[in-house]
Amino acid sequence: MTTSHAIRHVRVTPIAFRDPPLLNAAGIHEPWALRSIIEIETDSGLVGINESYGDQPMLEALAKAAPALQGLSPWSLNEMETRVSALVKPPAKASEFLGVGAQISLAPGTHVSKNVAKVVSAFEVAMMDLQGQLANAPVVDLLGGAARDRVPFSAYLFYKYAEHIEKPYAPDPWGEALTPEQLVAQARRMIDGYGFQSIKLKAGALPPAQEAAGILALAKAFPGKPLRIDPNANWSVATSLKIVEQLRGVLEYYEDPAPGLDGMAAVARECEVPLATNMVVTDFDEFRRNAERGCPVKIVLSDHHYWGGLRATQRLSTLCSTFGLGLSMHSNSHLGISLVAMTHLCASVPLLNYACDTHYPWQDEEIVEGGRLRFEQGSLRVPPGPGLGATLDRTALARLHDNYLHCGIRNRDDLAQMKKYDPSFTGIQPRF
Ligand code: GKR
Ligand code: MG
Repeated sequence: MTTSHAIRHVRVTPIAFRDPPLLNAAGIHEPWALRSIIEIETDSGLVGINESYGDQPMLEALAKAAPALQGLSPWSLNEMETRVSALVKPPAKASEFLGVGAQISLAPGTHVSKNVAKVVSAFEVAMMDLQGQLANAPVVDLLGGAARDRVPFSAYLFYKYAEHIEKPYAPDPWGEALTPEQLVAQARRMIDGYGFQSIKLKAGALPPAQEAAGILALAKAFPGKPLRIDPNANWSVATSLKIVEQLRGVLEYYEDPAPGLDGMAAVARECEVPLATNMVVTDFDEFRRNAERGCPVKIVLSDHHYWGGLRATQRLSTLCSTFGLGLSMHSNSHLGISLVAMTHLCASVPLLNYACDTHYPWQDEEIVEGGRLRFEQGSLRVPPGPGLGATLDRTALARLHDNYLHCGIRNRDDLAQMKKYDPSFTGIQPRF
């Protein structure tokens, strides 16, 4: 008798976990970040897992696409993509297409126009977890094998308040960070805890001169550590050029200073520091537009969650090599399944020129058995074991799902959250 490994069931569980009051161009993080946990089960009882976005439109897209997997082999990724594309259509109305508020471009993962790519990615990773279990091989081997044995990440600093305005739980241990001294203390704590070898500052929140002073303080406190600044397009071209001049000789790359490809191209014309983005090259069509302009953006910060998955990001890597561009990874608030998937991917990509972003230090929960993942000198090793090498902690899943049911948040909205602190805040960009 042969055992059938055909897919019989897809389960999507929305979860919510604590997220600190982190400031950004769109406003401020809400007390709870949303994710979805995807489980794909076969007739034979195997379960492949994954983590993705948890906002309402994404949950609806996942629910719409789930029946497409019924009866499919976990190896049939191309067929899965065809079926998902047929079921999940891009929204027809422009208003729907534009999504929620100003943060659509800041967090491309929340953009409904990317629903097909996001759902394909959500299913692909869980199916590859199944493939790995069937072949007794880690996902990195299914992606062609490891190009490196550990994946480097950077310290991702944020300006922040000490506590959420609603005080929904005890304040986080990081404290306030609004001055250069507080920022350096935050960096020290993060580097001591994780061993990161490079530093990224999320900017676009305070007046630019203060943020430049923050970078200069970091340069002094951590000589030799590569530094990046990311104002999420909240600076005009003139401001971007003024600030990069003040930071001469200090930056490894300059991430999304000014809005749109036009703004980035105008900055690139006058600036020697390479420009990086997770805002203007967010899919293959935008990659082509950047190439047609002579590549003003030199480093693409990919994210398998919205680029269409692990294999799509490998294709992106080939394109980046062809066009002489650099590649690294973008991040949003996430837990360990996303981090493990990213680690398999990044271990398999020969072209990975920079340490990847991760929000992981800002979270204090975990959804995988064994608890929080351990970094060694700022890097993660690919976990041993078949597939993703991660097992769902069902007690944690139940607790975080309960958070979701009670937190009252269904779509990320940093702008509305900031209005609670400052009713006059408009979120209009560029602000500076
Ligand atoms: O979490 O506030 C945030 C970030 O600003 C995030 O939304 C961005 O998508 O980390 C991201 C970035 O690098 O632009
Ligand atoms: Mg960015």
